[in-house]
Amino acid sequence: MERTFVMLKPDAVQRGLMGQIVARLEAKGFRPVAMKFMRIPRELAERHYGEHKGKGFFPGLISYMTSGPVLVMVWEGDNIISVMRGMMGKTNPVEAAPGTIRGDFAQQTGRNIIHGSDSPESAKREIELFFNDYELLSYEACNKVWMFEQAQTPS
Ligand code: D4T
Repeated sequence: MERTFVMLKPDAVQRGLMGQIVARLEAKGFRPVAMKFMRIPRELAERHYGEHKGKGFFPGLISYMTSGPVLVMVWEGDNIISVMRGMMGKTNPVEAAPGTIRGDFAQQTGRNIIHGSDSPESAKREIELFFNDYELLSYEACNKVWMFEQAQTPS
């Protein structure tokens, strides 16, 4: 089972969208592994978005990401990294399809409400950046036989 890092950005929190977004992931059958409500220190935001350092939008991106609390999470599921990117929609909400999170709830790239890892390498790096090992919880999902063909069906 694959894991991904998901962040509900300060605008998702301020606009009261956390519950609706978490509900979509739960309804899909993805499983929460960790959640933390936090204000990101500038240094952590700069590390998280390190690949964009030097670009014109970087200062605005850092001030947006540090402007208020965010909900950082780790979720688990079958091919969750790419499926989650699909559920989020394109980075620019103008191009994000209706039915996606950004397509339904956002209008501009600089206020696109959600982040999700774009590769297994990014997921590992981002999970380690925001969580300690002991914060990642393992537990038995009671619905797994109804979610996964490989799990044994009750007789
Ligand atoms: P994140 O990382 O937030 O999930 O976004 P994406 O993975 O979908 O997109 P990205 O890395 O290209 O951009 C990171 C972040 O920067 C903001 N941004 C991006 C911006 O404000 N202006 C821009 O022109 C671009 C390209 C939005 C997301």
